[in-house]
Amino acid sequence: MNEYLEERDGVFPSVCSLDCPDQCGLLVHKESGKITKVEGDPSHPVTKGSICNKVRHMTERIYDENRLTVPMKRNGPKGEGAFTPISWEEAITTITDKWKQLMEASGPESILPYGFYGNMGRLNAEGMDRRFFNKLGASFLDRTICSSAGAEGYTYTMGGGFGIDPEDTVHSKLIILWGVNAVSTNMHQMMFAQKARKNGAKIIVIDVHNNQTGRFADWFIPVKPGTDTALALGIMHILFKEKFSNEDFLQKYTVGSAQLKEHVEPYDPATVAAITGVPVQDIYQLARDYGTVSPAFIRIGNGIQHHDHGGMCVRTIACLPAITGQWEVKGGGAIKSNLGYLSINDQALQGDHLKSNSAARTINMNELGKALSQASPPVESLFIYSSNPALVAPDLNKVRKGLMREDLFTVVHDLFMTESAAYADILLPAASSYENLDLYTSYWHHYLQLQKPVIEPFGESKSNVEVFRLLAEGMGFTEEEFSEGEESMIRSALSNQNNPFIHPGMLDEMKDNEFVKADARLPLAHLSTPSGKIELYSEAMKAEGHPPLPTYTPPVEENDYPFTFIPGPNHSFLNSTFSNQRKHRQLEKEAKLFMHSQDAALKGIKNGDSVIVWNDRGSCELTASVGHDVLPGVLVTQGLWVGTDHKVNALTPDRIADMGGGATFFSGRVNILKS
Ligand SMILES: Nc1nc2c(c(=O)[nH]1)N[C@H]1C(S)=C(S)[C@@H](COP(=O)(O)OP(=O)(O)OC[C@H]3O[C@@H](n4cnc5c(=O)[nH]c(N)nc54)[C@H](O)[C@@H]3O)O[C@H]1N2
Ligand SMILES: Nc1nc2c(c(=O)[nH]1)N[C@H]1C(S)=C(S)[C@@H](COP(=O)(O)OP(=O)(O)OC[C@H]3O[C@@H](n4cnc5c(=O)[nH]c(N)nc54)[C@H](O)[C@@H]3O)O[C@H]1N2
Ligand code: SF4
Ligand SMILES: [Mo]
Repeated sequence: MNEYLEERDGVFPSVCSLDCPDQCGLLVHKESGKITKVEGDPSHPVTKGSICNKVRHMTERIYDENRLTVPMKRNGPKGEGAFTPISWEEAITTITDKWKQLMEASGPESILPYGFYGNMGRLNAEGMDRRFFNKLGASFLDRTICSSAGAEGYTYTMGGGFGIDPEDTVHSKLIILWGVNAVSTNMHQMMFAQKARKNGAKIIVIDVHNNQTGRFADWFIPVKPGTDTALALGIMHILFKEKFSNEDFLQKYTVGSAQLKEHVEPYDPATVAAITGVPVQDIYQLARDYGTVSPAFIRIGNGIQHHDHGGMCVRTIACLPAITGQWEVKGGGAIKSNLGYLSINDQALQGDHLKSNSAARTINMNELGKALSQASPPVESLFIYSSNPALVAPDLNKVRKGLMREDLFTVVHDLFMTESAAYADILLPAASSYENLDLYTSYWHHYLQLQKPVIEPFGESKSNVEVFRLLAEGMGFTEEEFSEGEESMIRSALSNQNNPFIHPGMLDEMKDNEFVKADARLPLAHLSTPSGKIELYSEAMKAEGHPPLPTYTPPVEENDYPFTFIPGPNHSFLNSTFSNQRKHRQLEKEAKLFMHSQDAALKGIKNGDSVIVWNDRGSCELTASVGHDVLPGVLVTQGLWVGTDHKVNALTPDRIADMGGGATFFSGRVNILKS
């Protein structure tokens, strides 16, 4: 029995737990003890009652007939998904016995946790799990698969995860959506953009794919993949040349403007046009729009930073609002991530003081395949939770080869029999976010929210917090941190001396009023770079081996294949989540390969043809969509689909980006063949 559970039927405020910037307020309807409907909460100050189609069908996912209900052990070859039910007691004993044995024989570093943000709740995503693995002394996992390159790049310029308040973007008169497919991935940013447009705002989209967001734009600017840094430098060149720069602002708030001005001299429009594929006239128009229209807002997406030089790209674009002084204008500036405003006490939540092996190695999650095949000493046990690496990780064939290792003891904790779960030795059923108490902190809007459990855990499923409590007990860990209750964990997380806008009393505030805004100040109040100013020139970057000024480096030529392959997320799935749901698959119809008609003609490919995309890492079959949605030399597909033919990550490189240990999903080169 869950001590926090609301036992009555009724309509309960709730929050979406998915890894999505919007973090919508929800209303969950419960009848006869079961959830019957999930809808948007109209009283949420930002998301205002509208939610995406994915979550409107959440009830079907919660009660899906394929949801895991009991712990199981494997009774067939790895990867095939044959399992026998066992008790929780047997599951926990099997895992802890094996781990005790491994710790004795090989040391705790032989155990690797692999978890990500399948559930964004802070306690379940980075609470009891971290405490447990810290105490165990396991290898550390560097969680770099999503946004770390851009986060580091942005931090070099601005000092931390501080952008403007998205609620202010209704006042913007120019909105640039740069490498962000916001119609699918940040729908409430589009609602603000829509409102701003009614007040006369112009919306520009800069992307390699004229997708749903490009079609929404007043002006779509196609750019060659991985060249946006050059485009931003070209804009700067014109801003300085044509005196659109705000010298007072530069003087007061930045370091390095004189060096930057000189540095962008070579990035004249003709040079930049040759690099980016954006015509000279368009570069002038874009720079003049940006230099003259105010407030001007840039939403910096994740797409540009899933490249080899993605960190530098975000660092460079983040300099633009400083040149024009837009950070001072309400509705001007940029958002990359706003996580800084809601920073909690990570040390307390994650139990940093419990670390028994601070010197343990750190494994970059983007290199899972390498780690499973080459790490020395070897990884002998893997605990996968809230993530599906056998589908979402780069260089997937290498990952799957590693997961096939007979001597690797793999535990998976998930709601479903995912591709990764099929490789488990022990498979544990996970409770959904609607079944436990957790704290939510958006990385886009500025509100904290609480999820109270609405229903009992499904079958015998358990939350991450509970599983790691049981594992701690099984390992004989006696520290009180392992028996701390959820409410108390939330209070510890909310006492952050470094963030005066957060305090433990917010837990009660959230119980009364579901949404609590933490900090309404703007980025200029948070400049925590070494100089305390916006760093157009960065000594820290120099010290860490990067060019100190924004600098364009051409994409890596990893092979001679003619196409850059960009496999991004799609509209109806959330990474690989929902890709096992019939309704969501029907909405997406099929995994398409967008290609330019010129390339299609050269390869003898017609619309609707089956195409094999291949390189030295692997291959994948997709359906051609021929036209002008992408530039020649670019291939785009959307969605991480379950199923053997759709392994887009078989093609993606596991190279590490220039910053933050980031992923380079969109920098792979491929060839194609009509199948
Ligand atoms: N519906 C839906 N929503 C989601 C997700 C999902 O899977 N589905 N995933 C969630 C997660 S975890 C994340 S991180 C975010 C990601 O959401 P976004 O921040 O939107 O990032 P992506 O969709 O990866 O890429 C955004 C755009 O970048 C473009 N792009 C790729 N390379 C380049 C380039 O070199 N230059 C330019 N200018 N554009 C480029 C792609 O074509 C794409 O349209 O969305 C979250 N929300
Ligand atoms: N080709 C390509 N690959 C990509 C990307 C891309 O754009 N292109 N995007 C990358 C990005 S940005 C990201 S963030 C990653 C995301 O990759 P993942 O983090 O693996 O995200 P999902 O595929 O959604 O898998 C999340 C899993 O967590 C499970 N889950 C949900 N809630 C809970 C819970 O409370 N407990 C437990 N134990 N499990 C739970 C879900 O059922 C699901 O199977 O993918 C990356 N991979
Ligand atoms: S996935 Fe995003 S848009 Fe959809 S309900 Fe959740 S937070 Fe809102
Ligand atoms: Mo992500």
